[in-house]
Amino acid sequence: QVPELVERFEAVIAAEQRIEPRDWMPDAYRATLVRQIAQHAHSEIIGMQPEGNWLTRAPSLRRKAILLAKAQDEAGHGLYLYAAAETLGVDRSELTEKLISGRQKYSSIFNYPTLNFADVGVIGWLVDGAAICNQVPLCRCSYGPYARAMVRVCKEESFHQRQGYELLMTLMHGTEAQRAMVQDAVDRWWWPSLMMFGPPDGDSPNTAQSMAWRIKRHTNDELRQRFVDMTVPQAEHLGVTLPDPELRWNEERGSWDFGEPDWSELMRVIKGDGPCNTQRIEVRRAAHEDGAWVREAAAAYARKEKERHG
Ligand code: FAQ
Repeated sequence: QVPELVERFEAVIAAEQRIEPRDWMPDAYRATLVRQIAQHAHSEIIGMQPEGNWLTRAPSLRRKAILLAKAQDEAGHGLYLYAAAETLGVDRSELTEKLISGRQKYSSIFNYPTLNFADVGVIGWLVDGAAICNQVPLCRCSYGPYARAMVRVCKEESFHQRQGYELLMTLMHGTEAQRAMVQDAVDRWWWPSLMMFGPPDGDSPNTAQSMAWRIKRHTNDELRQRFVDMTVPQAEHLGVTLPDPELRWNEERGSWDFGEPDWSELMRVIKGDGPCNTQRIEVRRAAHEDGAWVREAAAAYARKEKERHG
């Protein structure tokens, strides 16, 4: 390592400036970014499946159009993030290969099933809500292309969160059965949403280094607390009960106390043993294999164009 390069890297980080693709960076910094950005991109792509399950059965044309637009945004976020990862010298096809062979992760949350249409609203409200809490600070991440990608992604996630809340509000103003559907969905998604922020700080091997590099700006527990504080008043306004008997306002901290998620469940789901892991990867693999002819045709076209124009 050339000392001046290391010094410059550290000075850029300390001055809250951005590291750009052609700048020198430590190998471990690059590897951490590839790991996190790839996992994030995979989450967006796999994340289309749970909601996609309801596209053909949306209750109205309006709801169908909204859901279709949301899923398309997620595809866009995935591609945007793969492009950010590629600035670090990896290839999207290599990342996809790692995803479908189980060598790279995606968010645990997308391994849960969507059992009724209220799940679509709860994903928007809680899952996109958690994603926003986690991603707004990433707009200040030290790696330029990732930070800039997050600005646009967060704007779209805010819209997604609103549509989820609006859907749930509509159901809560409906029949008794519709209100029960919402409560059932909230009961199933609440704890998995808290797990999206990762293991507790004491069991998070990557946090300290990622914070020192200003890739992560807050710890997993800090963001989880922020999410709970933001969500409890929204639940009250909606008229649903969050399934946590330990939830209570702590005057001293000016925050909500809440119960301990089942961390063994998070570990199980991350390791591949959640309710839908096998199905999610199988669907992704089939889509990739079914698309092989498109990739071949595009490559053949590019080759011919090159031959024609030199
Ligand atoms: N699921 O040391 P840490 C969305 C892994 S939002 C699976 O704390 P780190 C939008 C972690 O990778 C969802 N794995 O790790 C949407 C590490 O394993 P590794 C995606 C998890 O990186 C909404 C190990 O455990 N958002 O898609 C999880 O410092 C609706 C130890 O953990 C992002 O990816 C988990 N929940 O912190 C789309 C945001 N938690 O890699 C469709 C960017 C931890 O060492 C519909 N990522 N692990 O083998 C991050 O902020 C961070 O990577 C964390 C984890 C906070 C997720």
